[in-house]
Amino acid sequence: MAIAKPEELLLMFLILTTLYGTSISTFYKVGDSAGWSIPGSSDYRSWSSSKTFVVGDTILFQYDQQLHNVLLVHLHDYHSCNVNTPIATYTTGNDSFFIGKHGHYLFICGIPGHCEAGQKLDVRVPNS
Ligand SMILES: *[C@@H]1O[C@H](CO)[C@@H](O)[C@H](O)[C@H]1NC(C)=O
Ligand SMILES: [Cu+2]
Repeated sequence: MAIAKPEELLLMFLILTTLYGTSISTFYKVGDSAGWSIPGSSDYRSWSSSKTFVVGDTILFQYDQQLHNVLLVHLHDYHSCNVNTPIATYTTGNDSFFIGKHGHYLFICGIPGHCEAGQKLDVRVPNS
């Protein structure tokens, strides 16, 4: 087989990095068209369990900022719906969260009663 020319190697490199980049990073809108709200017929458990999240993905929370917000919380606060000790708080109504490393990311809405009504999201990102 002939030795590839430098420009052919460059082209191969560009194709491979493009394919690699698009296959590993996905942009997810939480809740799809319903966005981030008190869940109706479908809950966020089924939404997240239908996805395979990987490092490099981004998840976007879209909601009416008069009605909701997003808290990144610890596991015990996720389970008890405690809104008082979040790790981070997002309030713009269009909040993107970049998954920079593997882990277990837990989100709840901080408005009283919403987490209890099911506005909570569990995103597991395995060590790849
Ligand atoms: C919401 O955020 C996404 C991702 O950052 C951006 O592409 C989109 O334009 C934003 N939408 C609005 C309405 O600001
Ligand atoms: Cu809410």
